[in-house]
Amino acid sequence: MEIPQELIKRLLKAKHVVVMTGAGVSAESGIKTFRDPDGLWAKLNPAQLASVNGFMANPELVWEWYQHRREIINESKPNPGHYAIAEMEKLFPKFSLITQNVDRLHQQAGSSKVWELHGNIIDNRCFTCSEPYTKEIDLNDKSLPSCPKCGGMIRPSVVWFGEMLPQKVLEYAEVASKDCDVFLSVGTSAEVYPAAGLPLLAKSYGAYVVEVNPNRTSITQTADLHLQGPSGVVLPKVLEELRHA
Ligand code: BJW
Ligand code: ZN
Repeated sequence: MEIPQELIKRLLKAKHVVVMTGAGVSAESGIKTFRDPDGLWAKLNPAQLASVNGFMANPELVWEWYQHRREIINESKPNPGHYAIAEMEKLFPKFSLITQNVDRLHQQAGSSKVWELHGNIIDNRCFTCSEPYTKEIDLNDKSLPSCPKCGGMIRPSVVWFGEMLPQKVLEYAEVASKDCDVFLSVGTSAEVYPAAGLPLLAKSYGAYVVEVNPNRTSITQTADLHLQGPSGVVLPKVLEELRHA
């Protein structure tokens, strides 16, 4: 794949670059995406597993699903896409990494600051009183732990449908999107709001918007450039071109 020189020119001039990632960036690490044909939602119902109502209806089922995903994530490692993003932060006066992913692979790859829009799958808190739950979780234990403070059910610290995103993170993401010169939307279907609105916000404030995705998405038409391929292949190429420019 050829990386257009226009992108390299834009990146060399950029004062602030934003990268926003979704599940696709972790696909090459063996973590399933949500909406691809073999993704998590192909067989499972998002309303049942990733919403407050779903948790209240069947907390044990939801907890078990997250325990299963934790097992997979624990055995996964960052891929060349994560590493390329971690290298990129060193190349620009300002760099912001915003992710919808909960798997912490960006941090493992060495990214120094990651703005997590949808929380993370590692931490837990009380569903009733929000107290962080810090006891170690045994992944083989499928039973739902309870809060030592109030006896409430323990849940993962992710953001479910219908829940507000962490306010400081969303605020930062919006300010960064308005401020950046280049916005890269990597491995996301751009179906879930408010994250899906960020590339459009960046574009309306004058940023050059680049999509990295093997498939077309709802933002492909708006993007200035679509680098059609897996992020683990495309991003290392962009990095290499930048280093040799
Ligand atoms: C590759 C690749 C490779 C494959 N390389 N790429 C405005 C309009 C309409 C609705 C709403 C709206 N505002 C809010 C809503 C409601 C709702 C929403 O957006 N619904 C839509 C589905 C219509 N949003 C919310 O409820 C949010 N809360 C909120 O806004 O609160 C205020 C509010 C509430 C209610 C009404 C109004 C306001 C919260 C959203 C929380 C999302 N949570 C989840 C689960 C997190 C926990 C967990 O992991 O279990 O987050 S859902 C799931 O989707 C997960 C993801 O972060 C998120 C996005 O998915 P992503 O990352 O894009 O993955 P995929 O699978 O969709 O796409 C993967 C892509 O990768 C594909 O394009 C592939 O082609 C590509 N790919 N291989 C690069 N190798
Ligand atoms: Zn509690």
